[in-house]
Formats: sequence, C-alpha cells, structure tokens
Amino acid sequence: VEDRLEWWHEAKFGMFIHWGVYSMYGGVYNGYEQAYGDAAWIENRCKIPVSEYREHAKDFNPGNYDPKAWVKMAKDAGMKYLIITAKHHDGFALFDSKASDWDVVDATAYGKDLLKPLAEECKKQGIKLGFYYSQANDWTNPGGSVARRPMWQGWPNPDSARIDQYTKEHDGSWDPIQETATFDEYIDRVAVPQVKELLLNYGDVSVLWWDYATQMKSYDGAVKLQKLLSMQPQIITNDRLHPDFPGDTKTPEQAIPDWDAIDGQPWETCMTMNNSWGYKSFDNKWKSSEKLIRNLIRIVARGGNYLLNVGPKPDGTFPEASIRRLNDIGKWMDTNGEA
Ligand code: FUL
Repeated sequence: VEDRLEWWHEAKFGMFIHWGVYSMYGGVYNGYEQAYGDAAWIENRCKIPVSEYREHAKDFNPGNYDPKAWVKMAKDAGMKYLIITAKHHDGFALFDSKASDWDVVDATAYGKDLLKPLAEECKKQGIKLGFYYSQANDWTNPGGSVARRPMWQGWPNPDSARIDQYTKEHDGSWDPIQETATFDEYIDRVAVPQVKELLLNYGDVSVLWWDYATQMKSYDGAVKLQKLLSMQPQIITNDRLHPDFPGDTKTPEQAIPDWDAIDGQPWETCMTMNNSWGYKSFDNKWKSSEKLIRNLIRIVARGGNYLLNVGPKPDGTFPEASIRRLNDIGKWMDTNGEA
C-alpha cells in the first residue's frame, strides 16, 4: 500500500477538471441564473427533460480545446496530477464509449474522444492522470441514481410544484425515461463497461475518483466496480464508491480538516476557486490567489493533498480568472515550492 501511494503523497497538489454538457449552460437555464450551488447540477436542479438536454448537447463543439495548454498550466502551477470528469452526474461521457450513445462521439457536433489527447499530453509532459467517474448518479442513462432535490428556488417554472411532487414519488427522477431500467441494469450496461473502457484505453490511470457513496444503491455493483481496478494494479481510489468501501483516500470537500480530525488515512481536500465545480458564467466569488496559496500551505502542513478545481468553458478554454490564479500560484511555487 505504501508504495502505491508514495507518488501521491509526494505530489501534494493536483488539478480537478469539471467539464461536460452542463458547461454549455454556464449556470443559466432559459434566462434564469441559478443563484447558488454547482452549475454541474443544472440538469437535475432545473429538471431539464432528458430529451431536451440531449438535444442541447448536439451543439457541444469545443473548438478551442487545447489539452497541451491545459496540462502545461497545471504543471506550471506546480500540480503533479490531474483528475477530469470522465462522466459526471449528467451521465455524459467525455470519451468514446461503446456502452452508451450518450457520449461525446455520438451525441455532439465535436464527435471526437476528449480524453485520448489529454491522456497523451499527460504522458508527454510527465503528469499523472486520473478519472472522476460518477458511478451512482446518472441522470440521463436509464437506471442511474437520481439525487432527490427540489427544483431550484426562484427558477420560475409554472409547473414546479407538480414536478417536485413527481420527483418525490419517483425516487428523484423527473423524467419517465430515467426509470426505464433498474439500477443494477444500469451498472451492468453502462458503469461496468465504461469503467473498463477507461481503464483499458487511456494508458496508465493513476486515480479513479468515484462519486458519490450514499447514492450507490447496489452493494454488488460496488463489488463489480471495485474488482475492475485490478486492471490497473497501481491505481489509487477514493472513499466515494459505496459506504462499505473506504478506498485509499478520504475526500473532504470544500474544507480543510482540523488537526484532531486527521486519523492517519490519506486525505485530499477538493475545492473550487469560485463556488461552482462546473463553469458558471456569472459566479464572481473567486478566492484570491493568496487565499489559495495559504490553503495549499495549511493542507500540506497537515499532511493532506489539495485538488483544486477548474471548470472549463464550453469552447474548451479555462476561465480567465482561473488562469490568473494558476499563474500566481506558479510564481509562488517558483520561489517557494520544492522542485
Ligand atoms: C460532489 C458532486 O456532486 C459535485 O458536483 C462535485 O463533483 C464534487 C467534487 O463532488 O459530490
């Protein structure tokens, strides 16, 4: 175990990337700006009909996607690994998947695997690659878990009371198509084959970042997914597969644990630079570069890792504010970081 985690402990600092169809909305649905929360949740929180969300995806065409520049920005900021949402809760696969047509190749104008060139760049530039995979929540592939949430407050949908009632009665679903398969069928048809694809087709995968345990309705499903990890024997995994699977690392979210909460299990604080994981066009609550650097110091002093998020825009570029912060951190690293 020690050996497997050695690079991870030394790395200390990584980049999280949340990117997908939700990035196209930027937190805005039919002119309504979601006041709070994560813009990656827009399909669920605005209860967008699945067919409409899929229709919108056809326009996804990130012409300025430059994985070489992404990896360079991470490296220049002193980051040693990068974890990208291969599939977030909306179920959209950023890679070429044979297990579902809800992927970048079949469902978008872009039509090409986004993870292949990123994996190649990581290898070329010498940075570790990890995949975030939402194994439990999947709001588009039939059968996936659907976190029960009411419609976003203030979103002026005249039908919201009826839809919220429907959601309550249907275990979180708001669209009948979500219930056309069981959770176990979803695991067998989508999650298992897709995780296989991710572990087979992209070279070394250093981290599998599951999300999220309390929505994982099948213990057997968790066992199946856990077994697949042997395809990459050196892989590190987090604690979000299923409540009974501690994984290698704990994942405090948007928080730095107090000294007395640290119990010896490796941990990694994941954090946003503003208040959203997915790109949110009007979220200007950016943490200062100084604040981010102080966070890094506090986390490293307590023995943890810092996984700092960027939510790229739909065209494939990083928000200006994120780029500036990465640059500032890089400058600080040049004089204060270890080589
Ligand atoms: C959470 C997710 O619901 C968020 O969208 C984000 O991916 C965060 C890292 O984990 O549980």
